[in-house]
Amino acid sequence: MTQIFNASERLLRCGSRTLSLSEPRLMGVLNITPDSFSDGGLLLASNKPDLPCVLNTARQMLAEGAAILDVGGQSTRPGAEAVSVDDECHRVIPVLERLLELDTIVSIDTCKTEVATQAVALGCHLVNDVCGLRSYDMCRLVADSDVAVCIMHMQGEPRSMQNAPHYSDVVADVRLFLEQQVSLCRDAGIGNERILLDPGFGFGKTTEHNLSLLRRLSELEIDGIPLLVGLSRKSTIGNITGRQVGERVHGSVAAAVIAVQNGASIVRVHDVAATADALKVLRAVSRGEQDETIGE
Ligand code: HH2
Repeated sequence: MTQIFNASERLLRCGSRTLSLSEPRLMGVLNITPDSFSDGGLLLASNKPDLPCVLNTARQMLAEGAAILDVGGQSTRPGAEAVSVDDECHRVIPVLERLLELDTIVSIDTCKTEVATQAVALGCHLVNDVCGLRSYDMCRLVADSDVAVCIMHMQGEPRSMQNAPHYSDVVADVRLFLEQQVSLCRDAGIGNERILLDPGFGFGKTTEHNLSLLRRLSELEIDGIPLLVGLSRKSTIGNITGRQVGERVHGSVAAAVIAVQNGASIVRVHDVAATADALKVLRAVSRGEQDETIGE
């Protein structure tokens, strides 16, 4: 088994906070949307964030082991409604203000530089950009601040990305894109200690593409930059198990464990407690194996 829990202290610098990645971390998903594919409508009432409910969910995720809370105000699923900058801000800004009072790392999940700018000004620690820093302004925003950024690969754009996605070799193509974005970051002055890379499961990818990426995840390692993986409850899990969105927890947990075994440092999940338990088992097995090696 590859060394998953290591003594070497790898750190992610994210604004006023630092996250140790010496063991795998969980990012809890909080979608303040009416139409997210799995938790749409749970945290939004009459197009306003249901703050007591958001805070309860956030506190529960932290108690269950999440190290990062990822807040999104627009669904990325194909066919999701377009949301204006103002509407997205009305959804996420009140939530971010409250979450930033908690002892955790707060991430804003957006492609819109205007939304990210307001979030960073509030003190948000991480910009989760599913558009992969393709916007010059988003790149400048990150470069001119001290926040971390998650650069995700997506083929096409959310509305049409699942219409016959095509690659010559999905792993090589995704790697090439991520390498280009890392080099862009280097030119812009964003150090590797502020970057996370994400293959973008389900973003312009078939189930087979997603399985290849998961199987060969270690090939996406670039300059030691940590990998973030989000497969939680996605249609790939549904296609494999035949389960509806609400019933995909077991499949999602299995995918998270495989992702960590294959090199992921952070997993983005809806079901924090279940994933945390599974990673504890993996940790116990992996630690035992390391102890045996040390004892030889
Ligand atoms: N997946 C989703 C949204 N943001 N960010 C990263 N870095 N990686 C992902 O895989 C990822 C992401 C889609 O999941 P979800 O937020 O649950 O759904 P929706 O986009 O419908 O709100």
